[in-house]
Amino acid sequence: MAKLEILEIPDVRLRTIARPVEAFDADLVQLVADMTETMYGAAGIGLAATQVNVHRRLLVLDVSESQDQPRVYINPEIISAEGSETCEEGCLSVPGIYAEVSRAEKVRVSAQNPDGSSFEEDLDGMHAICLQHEIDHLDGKLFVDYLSPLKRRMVTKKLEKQRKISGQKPARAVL
Ligand code: GNR
Ligand code: NI
Repeated sequence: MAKLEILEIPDVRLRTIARPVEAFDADLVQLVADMTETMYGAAGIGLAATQVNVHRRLLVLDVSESQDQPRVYINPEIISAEGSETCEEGCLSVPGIYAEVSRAEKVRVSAQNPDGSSFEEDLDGMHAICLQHEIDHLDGKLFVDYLSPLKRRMVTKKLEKQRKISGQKPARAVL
């Protein structure tokens, strides 16, 4: 297993649209293991392949309290969505920034397992929110894209400031 480097904004590679996973092989199993280790190592509840500079459609997440229920979604697609819910989001690729984002409250997702078998699932709560956040990464989108122009400027300013004092852990900013 290996921990992978997580890309951070404004890295343009985060804007890549990921292509479908086609090879359900040992390399894929290894990538899933490495992404899961990277997610837990960074104390995240989800991680999309895009964030580790792999531009294929897969993500891992674990929204359990005990952080011992990793889930894998390969070639995920939201096939239906209903309701709307607002949650304060953060992102490992946008360190130190937190803001309210509205997303569908319930989603039905189709996806594949690492062995290539297909499944469908109904998700709600944090599980639904995190899945939508991760699928956005696969489409080159970040949660800050949903913010007002004013709040986006605040994000840019804070990130510039952070970069000047690089090496320092970002202070928490809730926008
Ligand atoms: O760790 C994470 N927490 C989080 C909180 C609210 C909404 C979404 C997330 S996902 C994020 C990890 C991450 O950046 N995944 O892409
Ligand atoms: Ni993220």
